[in-house]
Amino acid sequence: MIIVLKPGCTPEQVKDFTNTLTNEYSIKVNTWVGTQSTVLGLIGDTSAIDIDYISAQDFVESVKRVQEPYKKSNRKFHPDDTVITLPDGQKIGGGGLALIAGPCSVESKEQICDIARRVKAAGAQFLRGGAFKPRTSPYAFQGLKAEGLELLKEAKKETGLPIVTEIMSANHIDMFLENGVDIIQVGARNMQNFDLLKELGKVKTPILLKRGLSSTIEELLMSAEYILAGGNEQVILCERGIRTYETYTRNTLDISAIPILKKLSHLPVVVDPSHAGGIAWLVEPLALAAVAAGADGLIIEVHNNPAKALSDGAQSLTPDQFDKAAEHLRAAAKAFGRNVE
Ligand SMILES: [Mn+2]
Repeated sequence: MIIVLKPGCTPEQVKDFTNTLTNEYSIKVNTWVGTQSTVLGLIGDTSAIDIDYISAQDFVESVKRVQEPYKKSNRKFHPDDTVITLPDGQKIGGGGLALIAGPCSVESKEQICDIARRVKAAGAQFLRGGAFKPRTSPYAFQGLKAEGLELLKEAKKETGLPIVTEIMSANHIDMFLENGVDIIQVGARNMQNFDLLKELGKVKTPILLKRGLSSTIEELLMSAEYILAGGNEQVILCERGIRTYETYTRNTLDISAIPILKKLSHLPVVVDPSHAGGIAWLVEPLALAAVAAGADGLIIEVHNNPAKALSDGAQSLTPDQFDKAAEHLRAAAKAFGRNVE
């Protein structure tokens, strides 16, 4: 961090400020006294220093970070890729292609078990399904809640597929763990629910963290930092489209976020082409683009009767469509040198 002090700053002010910084943080301060102004170079872990506090000092002209404010998710301090490995051996990261598939919402035992069987047969290694649904309208279907988790457990018992499902409140963490949820999803709308992120930092279950619809890449990494800083090192980042002026698609899939996240961070990156495009026929091309850009996995909505789905039917693939998409995605991943069968 570089701090430029205003001209006219007295040597006492510089000394007092430097002492305050070195006493409060484990850093060193290098001071350069120029003819016009004094520049301080802070060396060490500056991630805990509040840049606004520095700027608020009346003798400070400007302040600039030269290092990213996220540390635990930063590849600089952790050059090797993080690979999430579940107890049954399924992996996210490490050169393969993880396919997470299933309905937007869990609707009934028949529905979730039928879809689970079909996506497994198509090669998906994980089952997704929403039990707690964050809907834009309070009048829309809100999910089967606890019953939905029970039904996911049944589908897992039947197919062996690990479960990925979204949490909306820290009050539900125990319920998720008791029901054997394998990967807890934090949805786009909760990406900056910091109290929830802190609580998820205390569990050992992997967390799939979706990017907020208007969040920057750095904000996503700072949210991951909340979970990592709490002690849970198993975080999967998810690009799911951001809001732009384009209205043809539900969101705009930010393809560039994939290589950028892979460069800045060691965490695996999964892409959600379903919520990005919002239209079933767009899912496969967006997913193929994500594979080409280096995504470690895809989370795709599949419904056995999209026309009757209680949520997100328009963007859901039928099991037959998913069969084809999975085949094409595996072929593409192989062509890009990925480790898939
Ligand atoms: Mn959905």
